[in-house]
Amino acid sequence: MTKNTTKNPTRRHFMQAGMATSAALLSGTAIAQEITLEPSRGAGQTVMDMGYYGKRSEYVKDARMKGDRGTGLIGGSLTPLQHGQGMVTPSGLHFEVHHSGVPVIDPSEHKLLIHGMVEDEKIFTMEDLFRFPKESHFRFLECAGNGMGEWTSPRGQTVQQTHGLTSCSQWTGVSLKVLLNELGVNTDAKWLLAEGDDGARMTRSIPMWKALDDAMVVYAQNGEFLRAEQGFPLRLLVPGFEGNMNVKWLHRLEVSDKPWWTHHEVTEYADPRPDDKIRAYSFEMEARSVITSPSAGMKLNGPGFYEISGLGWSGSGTVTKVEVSTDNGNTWKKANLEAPVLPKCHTRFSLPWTWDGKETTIMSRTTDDTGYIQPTYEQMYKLQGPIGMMHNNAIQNWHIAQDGEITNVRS
Ligand SMILES: Nc1nc2c(c(=O)[nH]1)N[C@H]1C(S)=C(S)[C@@H](COP(=O)(O)O)O[C@H]1N2
Ligand SMILES: [Mo]
Repeated sequence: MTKNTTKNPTRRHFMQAGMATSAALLSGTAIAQEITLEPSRGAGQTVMDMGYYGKRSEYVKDARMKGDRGTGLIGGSLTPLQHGQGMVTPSGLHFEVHHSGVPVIDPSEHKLLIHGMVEDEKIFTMEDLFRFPKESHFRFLECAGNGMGEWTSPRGQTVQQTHGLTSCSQWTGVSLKVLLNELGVNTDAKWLLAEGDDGARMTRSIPMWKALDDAMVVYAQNGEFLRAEQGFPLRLLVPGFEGNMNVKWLHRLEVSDKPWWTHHEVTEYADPRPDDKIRAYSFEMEARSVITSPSAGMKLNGPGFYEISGLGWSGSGTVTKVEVSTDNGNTWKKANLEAPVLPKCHTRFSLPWTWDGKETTIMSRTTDDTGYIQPTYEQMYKLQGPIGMMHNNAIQNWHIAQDGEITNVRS
């Protein structure tokens, strides 16, 4: 949170988020007197002066940052999770990954073709799609490469760099099942190709069971039309599946009985395994969590009370438990889960904690309703090998030094 610079410095204590303890506060009566004596600020700006679309306060500076080889995907930008509140990511801070830039698409000219193994091939305009019954769901979206730079050693200096390729929005659109039923899908159809209308022509094979389960074509995010970089005017949403499959600028769906083995499926988004095989079609982003505050790059302001706060999520279902350790993994406490706790959605957790001022390491691990428990790096290496890139969901450790400095460590 940006430092508050009101004209009365004593009021700052009320405004500061998070870390300050209340020791330095004046008595309520003294403050009440000061506030009453202050002259009014006079008239502020109106929305007519400020522009009709809302702006943030000039004191709020949180922003996405560029990912790089060390910290995240190239051509991507990372969400500042360290400043996040609740479970929703503001649209302007949603992480973004593109393989060929963000196209400018006029929605009045955009069309969605659905063809292949269907009774009726169809082309839908955006107007056509708006006429279908709408659905809205809170869902996280995570790039399979979230934390790829962390695989062999801790490198990110903040949680934005280690985990910033996950975000959570309320998405609105049409259930894919409804659209496919409208066309009549051949009973032998097992796969669906989704293609984006960007320079990269991103194409991914989606299993038909998922298309008929909770997949959607979405045109809105957090109550307004999609942001250009999130796929305006239309994107595919395959909840819980790796980010790459959520094809943006969606303009074509082809129904088939086989997967396509497209470029992205066999190169970037396939995972080398310890047995020298390659795992392709690794869909679900498995359960993961991270403490967002306090986290690397922050500094604790002396011993005392802190609320540990973070996010848990699972592409396979709902978070049932997040445990936090404040003593290097020796003992674990159950964190509070903030309502609503929804499937395939970020879940905010918290734990009250009093720091004794001694050096320690804090971490979180989550469990989902399939019984899956977030692994340690050692456990993950056994399953996925020591030099993977995608699907890093290991437990994240933050080291707290005696001076309160927090850094990214492995153990
Ligand atoms: N058409 C198209 N869709 C795409 C991409 C792309 O480059 N082109 N990038 C994918 C990747 S790798 C990810 S992680 C998600 C990211 O979605 P977001 O940018 O809305 O966060 O979009 C996916 N959909
Ligand atoms: Mo991605």
